[in-house]
Amino acid sequence: MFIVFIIGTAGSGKSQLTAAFSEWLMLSKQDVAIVNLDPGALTLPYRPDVDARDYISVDKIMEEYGLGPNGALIMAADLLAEEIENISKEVEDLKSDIVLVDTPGQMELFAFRASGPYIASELTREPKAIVYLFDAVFSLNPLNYVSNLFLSAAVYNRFLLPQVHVLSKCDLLSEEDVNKIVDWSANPKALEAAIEQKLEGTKRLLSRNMMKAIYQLGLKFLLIPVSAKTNEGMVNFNMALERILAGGDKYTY
Ligand SMILES: Nc1nc2c(ncn2[C@@H]2O[C@H](COP(=O)(O)OP(=O)(O)O)[C@@H](O)[C@H]2O)c(=O)[nH]1
Ligand SMILES: [Mg+2]
Repeated sequence: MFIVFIIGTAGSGKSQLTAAFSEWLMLSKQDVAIVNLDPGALTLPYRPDVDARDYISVDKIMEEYGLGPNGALIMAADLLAEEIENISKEVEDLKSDIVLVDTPGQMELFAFRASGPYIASELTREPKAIVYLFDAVFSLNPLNYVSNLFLSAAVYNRFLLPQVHVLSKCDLLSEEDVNKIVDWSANPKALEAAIEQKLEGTKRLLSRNMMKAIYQLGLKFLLIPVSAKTNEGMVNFNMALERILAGGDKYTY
């Protein structure tokens, strides 16, 4: 069994990618299961096999503790950690080859509280990876791209799990723009040139130095363009995951 956490900023396409990739895996005869870790999700584009909402009700928390929606979501994220043994058991019982874990809409609820990394480490003893989503439309601006680079480095620093980087919703950009961003991710010189060209003043200076700091750490963020709408890039995305998790083999033996 392999566990894959899908992480990214709010609206970056986590839930849609979970749905599209699970369908894609099913079509290629892989035994896949889905875990929804977002207690606040109203509707989901897939049917989860294990669901945080079976354990935690955000509405009840709001009522019981007199909290607004934000406070209740934070509390829900922490209460979920107390259920990890039961959730883990449910996941193990599925006996699937690959388990996709959709994480809370607001990334900080999972990545930047103590409960997230705890849940990630306690959710079974199986090998794990993280898929970090760069929203394509947002990332087209070099300033936004560098900010996202920093966020993904912060996520890596918190979980210390192998990480695959996806340029999500790539169907919304022209092929030329997609190639441009992928080039930034592969080639620091191309990113530096874009920063020089598109940004000025403090934004240029800070972005350049932030980018250099990331590359000095030796972290690599090669982006794989993927669309959950057209399924473009699914093959490459799947290959990257197989390489990390199964050493290039299929998840199923
Ligand atoms: N065109 C396009 N839209 C997408 C894609 N993935 C997600 N979206 C849209 O982006 C919005 C946010 O997606 P969602 O999966 O809910 O984001 P999440 O908050 O990260 O789970 C929704 O309106 C989706 O329909 C994609 O690959 N292509
Ligand atoms: Mg979602």
